[in-house]
Amino acid sequence: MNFSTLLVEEFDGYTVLTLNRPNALNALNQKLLSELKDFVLSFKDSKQRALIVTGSGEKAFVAGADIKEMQELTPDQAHEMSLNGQETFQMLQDLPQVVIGAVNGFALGGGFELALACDFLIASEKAKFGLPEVSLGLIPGYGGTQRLSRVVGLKNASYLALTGEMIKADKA
Ligand code: DAK
Repeated sequence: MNFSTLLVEEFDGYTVLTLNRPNALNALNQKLLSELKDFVLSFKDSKQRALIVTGSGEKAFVAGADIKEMQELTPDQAHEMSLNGQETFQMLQDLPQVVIGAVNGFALGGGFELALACDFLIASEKAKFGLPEVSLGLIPGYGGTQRLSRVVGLKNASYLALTGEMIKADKA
């Protein structure tokens, strides 16, 4: 399969999937989400036993949903984008293979939510996690409220979602 926003590298038993929009800090636009869905669908039936998900460039895992693109959406398109993202992250979580998030920088908003859909995370010292949606008048709409509260408890999840504070890898 040919992707314009993903790099796929196959190794013996595992695949490395790099989200590849470094100029936008790998923000999730509709193209990336749709390619991610196609990739997950095909990977499900592959013989590989593990998937490593990471971001391209020096700075970011994924800096969230693509804010520039989101601003232009009609309500119907926004609805479709929401469902598409939720479905894709659920499909990633449901993969029979082990999914490891290699968080190499900013994991913000939808990027943090994507990380939370992995089985476990390995963060570099540069990793930063946060849910800045509150500062944009949004909620974390790709399942983050539910997944994060299951991982860190309701109070910690509420704190991150309601303050938008960004935390470093060691604290996370
Ligand atoms: N979208 C689009 N472009 C982005 C981006 C993003 N999220 N984040 C960064 N970029 C772009 C920047 O615009 C810049 O592009 P140019 O100006 O060079 O063209 C380039 O990436 C480099 O970024 P910076 O120059 O800003 O880099 P810095 O190191 O100075 O700052 C930063 C890094 C991560 C602190 C900063 O870029 C930043 O604050 N980015 C925005 C983070 C953010 O707010 N992310 C969105 C979170 S909201 C829902 C479903 C989903 C969601 C909501 C609802 N429903 C179902 C209801 C999800 C929402 C979100 O994810």
